[in-house]
Amino acid sequence: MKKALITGITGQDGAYLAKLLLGKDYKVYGLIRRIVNRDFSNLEYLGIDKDIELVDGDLTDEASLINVIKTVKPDEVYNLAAQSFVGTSWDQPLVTSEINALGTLKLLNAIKTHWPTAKFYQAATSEMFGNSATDGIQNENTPFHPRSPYAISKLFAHWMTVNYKESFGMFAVSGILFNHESPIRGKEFVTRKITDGVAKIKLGLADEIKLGNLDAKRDWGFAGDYVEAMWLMLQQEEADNYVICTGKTHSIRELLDVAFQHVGIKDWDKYVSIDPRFKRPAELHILTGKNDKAKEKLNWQPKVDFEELVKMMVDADLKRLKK
Ligand code: NAP
Ligand code: G4F
Repeated sequence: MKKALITGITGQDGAYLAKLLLGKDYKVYGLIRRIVNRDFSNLEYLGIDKDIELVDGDLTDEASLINVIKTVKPDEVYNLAAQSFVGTSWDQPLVTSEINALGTLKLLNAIKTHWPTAKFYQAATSEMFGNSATDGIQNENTPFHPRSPYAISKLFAHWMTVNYKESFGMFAVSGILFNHESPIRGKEFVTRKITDGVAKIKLGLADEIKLGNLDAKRDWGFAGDYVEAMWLMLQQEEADNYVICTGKTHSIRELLDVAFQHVGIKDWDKYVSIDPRFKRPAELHILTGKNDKAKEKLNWQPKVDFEELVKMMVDADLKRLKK
């Protein structure tokens, strides 16, 4: 039985990846840090909360990571833990860097020193590209120009992953994933904020959604599809980096169109207001990925499209709120 260690097990991707790996007969270990109000709702939502072996550790604490690596002796390590909210990274740049940048380095070092045969996956991000692509389309060769402390921290972790592969021969890959969402996406991210808000408006529980920049465009996919690409990257002969995306981009206005129309509301203007608090000091205007390499080498492609994704999320929020 293969053993996988997932950091970020309580997050969106950690839960979907754990479900995928359990279905492939892995023994799944999830790294859990000490926080006051522990929340296993994502694992519960997917019905796998009893199936994970929890191990104590924090990405900022190297001793705990060494201990976990020595105890678990994993075949595969998926480093999904992060301060993952871009907006917060301007308010808390040091915490963001401690976790995302130095935390990744500590984990790489623990593996290199104590269990170097483990294959390593790093959760990199399309945020690393910034606005650098003049045609707005990004692939593995697009230059990086990070536009937030979050993106900078992730770029450090990305290059460290590449460096540990090149310097020490570790099987270390960096998956450059574009935005991916699901019914268990955190409510601070714009997709879930909108689907939750639309469901509340439909049920008479709210009358407004406050948003920032409605003109931003993202290449949104379904998290359940994207975790499969993570696993595939670690099953290849050679460690390599891949862009994972749908190749289609949509604005926040289009997201609002689909979500409101799904509950029978055509004119959403009166329910949406602009609040400058949700605008960012530096914006990333448009992300559209090109997934040719993943299609060709991993035989991967997304299954859920944008409209299906938004409707799935609205339906899940309606169901949850009705309960
Ligand atoms: P998420 O829902 O925000 O989950 C983050 C996870 O990290 C949580 O389980 C959290 O645990 C854990 N964590 C945070 N700080 C930690 C620390 N110091 N030590 C141990 N665990 C810690 O994120 P996600 O959407 O699943 O994303 C997964 C990864 O992919 C992240 O690294 C993110 O930056 C990256 N990524 C995401 C996307 C996307 O669109 N979703 C795209 C590209 C890259 P607690 O429960 O303790 O808070
Ligand atoms: O949903 P968002 O907060 O996601 P963002 O910033 O693109 O980051 C997500 O995807 C990255 C991959 O590209 C990940 F690395 C990262 O961890 C995270 O998962 O914002 C999307 C867009 C932005 O342009 C933002 O300015 O929506 C815009 N927006 C407009 N109003 C808003 C709001 N975003 C949020 N969160 N809240 C608003 O009210």
